[in-house]
Amino acid sequence: MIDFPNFSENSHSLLSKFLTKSVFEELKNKKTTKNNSLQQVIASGVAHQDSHIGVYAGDKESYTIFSSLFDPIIKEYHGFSKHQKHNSNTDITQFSGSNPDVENKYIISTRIRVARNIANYPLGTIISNEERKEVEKRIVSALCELKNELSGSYYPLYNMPQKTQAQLIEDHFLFKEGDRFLSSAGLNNDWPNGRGIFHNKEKTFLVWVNEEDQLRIISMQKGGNIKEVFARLIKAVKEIEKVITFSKSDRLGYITSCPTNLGTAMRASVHIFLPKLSADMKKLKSITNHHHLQIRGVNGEHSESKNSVFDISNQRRLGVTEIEAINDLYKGITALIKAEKEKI
Ligand code: ADP
Ligand code: DAR
Repeated sequence: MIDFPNFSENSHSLLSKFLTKSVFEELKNKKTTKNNSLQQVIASGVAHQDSHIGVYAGDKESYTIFSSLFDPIIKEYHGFSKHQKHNSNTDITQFSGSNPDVENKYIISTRIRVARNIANYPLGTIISNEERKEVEKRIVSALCELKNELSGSYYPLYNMPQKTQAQLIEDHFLFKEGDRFLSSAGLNNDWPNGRGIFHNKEKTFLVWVNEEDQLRIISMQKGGNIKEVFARLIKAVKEIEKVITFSKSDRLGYITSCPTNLGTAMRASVHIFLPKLSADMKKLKSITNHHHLQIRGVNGEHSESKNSVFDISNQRRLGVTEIEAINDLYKGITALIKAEKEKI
């Protein structure tokens, strides 16, 4: 039996804001067909009072069964109401931008990733060890069919030399281990079984297998050619989708473990060098806020910016199309570079 969580007064998570006593009473005994529970959904946010969100879905059905909790969180984070429907648009001819830094003075690298999960399987928080290995097998089989620029090899984490793993993480290619939020949600269960990375020779196309989501499909390269990076990603997603059916909802778009990634499940980011603006964070943040952009550190989530280099990416993933999200990024980065040039 689950008790109403005791949130500390300095917990500012969306979980603590929207899990009212009445919502708790309504949901505490509910289960999905795949046996996900409220206790599992809120485990991370209860264990870590410094969570921003605090919840993870265990399957697609969780977003329906526990909608009294998920819907207000989704509304608050994405501005997306329960009456709205997500639309997708990956038609690159509708992206008017290309490279906001043709002089190659500011943007160090561009990375665009989408999260995907395989239809009809549990998500990572409640999947069994056997099911996770089955998911890995199906994904790797699909990836090994890819041709030309997308062809590559799969490297299971299980027997990866520590030095290789550390170098891939340091070079921004591989996910970190031991995220406490993911661990408490159950997403690191049976680690490192079923986890690994696929990449082509140039490491411009990569796929993380069974981290926070079952697939993180990534396109990345040096410089700021957003259009080229996006084109490679969409080509890869379409090729994989010929073989694997992704979990998707008419209302919420692509289904992900964390509600912050629903919809496009896309994060399009640049690592950008802004030495003058880094001394005027008020100005920098006014521009990123205006263009619906998020600032992360250079080693990904929960890391710090270093040496005036920032990870800047689209904040909105749900209720916007993929084209709108990369336009947010393109226009925001153009504005940041303009402001950096104007700074005395
Ligand atoms: P995700 O993007 O999958 O949500 P993170 O924010 O943790 O995950 O980033 C994962 C890794 O990708 C980190 O090592 C991060 O430094 C790297 N990364 C993100 N954006 C870029 C970029 N534009 N160029 C190079 N590396 C990047
Ligand atoms: N740290 C968790 C997750 C927030 C969103 N990031 C993801 N899904 N990687 C939190 O609730 O703050």
